[in-house]
Amino acid sequence: EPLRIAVIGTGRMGADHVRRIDRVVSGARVTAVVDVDAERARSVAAGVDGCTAHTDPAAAMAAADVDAVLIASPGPAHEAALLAAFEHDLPVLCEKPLTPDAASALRVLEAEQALGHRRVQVGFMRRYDTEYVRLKALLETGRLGRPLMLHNRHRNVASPPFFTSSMLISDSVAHEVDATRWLLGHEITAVTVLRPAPSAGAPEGLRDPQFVVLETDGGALSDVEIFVNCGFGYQVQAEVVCERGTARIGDGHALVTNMAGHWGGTIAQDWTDRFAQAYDDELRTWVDTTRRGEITGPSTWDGYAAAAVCEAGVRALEEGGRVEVDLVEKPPLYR
Ligand code: NAD
Ligand code: ISE
Repeated sequence: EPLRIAVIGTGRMGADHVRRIDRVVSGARVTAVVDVDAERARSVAAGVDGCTAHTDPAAAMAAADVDAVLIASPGPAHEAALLAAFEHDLPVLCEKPLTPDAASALRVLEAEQALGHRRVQVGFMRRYDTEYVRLKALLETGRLGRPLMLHNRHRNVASPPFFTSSMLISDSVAHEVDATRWLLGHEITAVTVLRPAPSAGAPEGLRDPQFVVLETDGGALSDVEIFVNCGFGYQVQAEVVCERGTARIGDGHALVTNMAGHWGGTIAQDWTDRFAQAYDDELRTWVDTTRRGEITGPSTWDGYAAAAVCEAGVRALEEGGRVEVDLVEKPPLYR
C-alpha cells in the first residue's frame, strides 16, 4: 500500500515536494494538501489524482486517508503543525528550520519524547547530497586525520523581499550549522558573527554578506561566508582542512567546456537545481523508512541544536562578540 501523505504549505518547496511524491518517488501519493491560501491549495490539488485541498492543517491530519505529513509551511508555522501531527502519532518530514527559535524547538523535542518514539525527519537535505555524502565517508575513514577547520561558502543570487539580517543566520546558515555538526560529529559551542560593509547589491538595511565563525566541542572551527545577494549564482562550497590533508566539494566542475579562448562551466541559479538529487533522495529515504515503520536522518535533536546555535548566532550578529551556545542534555531517545 502506498504511503498517503498530507503536504502542509504549497508554496515553492511544498509544490515541488508534491511533484516529487507524485512523479519521482515510488510507494507514496499525496492525498491532501493544505495552505492558508485556499486558491493555492486548490490549484496544487487539482494537478494530483485523488488529492483534496484544505486550509486547516489539523483537519487534514484528522482525515482517514492520511498516514504521514510533510511540513513545508514557513518556519514560524512548524511548531503547531508538528504538535498536531504528534496528536495523531503521524510520521513527519519537516522542512528546515524545525522551528525558528530554541524555546519552541525544545517544546517539540519534549512532545516527541512524550510520544516515546521518534516521529520527525528534519529537511536538512545536504545530508543526502552525493558530494556531502562522499566528504563525510572520506572523513570517517580517518585517512585525512583529525579535522581542524571547515570553510563554507553559501551564496544565493538574491534574497526574497521578506528577508531580514537575522534570517541570513536562521534561514540560510542553518544549513551549515547542520552540515558542520553532521560532518564533524561535534556539537557547536559558540558563535561569532563579523559584518563587512554591506554589498551595494543588497536591499537597503540588509547586513549582507556576513562571516560566521562556529566553534565546536571537538576543538574545530567552522567558518561560513553567507552572501544572499551575490547576483551571479547559487553556490554552496565546503573545504575541510585536516591534519594530513584537505578535501573540497561544491566547485560545480561536473561539466567543463573549452570554447573560443575560454574554459569554464555554468553555475546553478537556485537550490532546486543544485540540490535536486539531494531532495529526491531525502524524500525517497523518508518514504521507504516510514513504510518500514522506521525514522532516520536529521532528528528533532538535530533541529533543536541547529535552532539553539542559530539563536546564539542572531545574538552575536545583533550584539557583537562571541556568544556561547547553551544546549540541554541530549535525551536518551536521540543518543
Ligand atoms: P513559500 O512562501 O514559497 O511557501 C510557504 C507556503 O505556506 C505559502 O503558500 C503559504 O501560503 C503557506 N502557509 C503559510 N502559513 C501556513 C500555515 N500556517 N499552514 C499552511 N500553510 C501555510 O516558502 P518556501 O520557500 O516554500 O519555504 C517553505 C519552507 O521550506 C520553510 O520552512 C523554508 O525554510 C523551507 N525551505 C527549505 C529549503 C531547502 O533547501 N531545504 C529551501 C527553501 C525553503
Ligand atoms: C532557503 O530557505 C534554503 O533553505 C536554501 O537552501 C538556502 O540556500 C537559502 O539561503 C535559504 O533562504
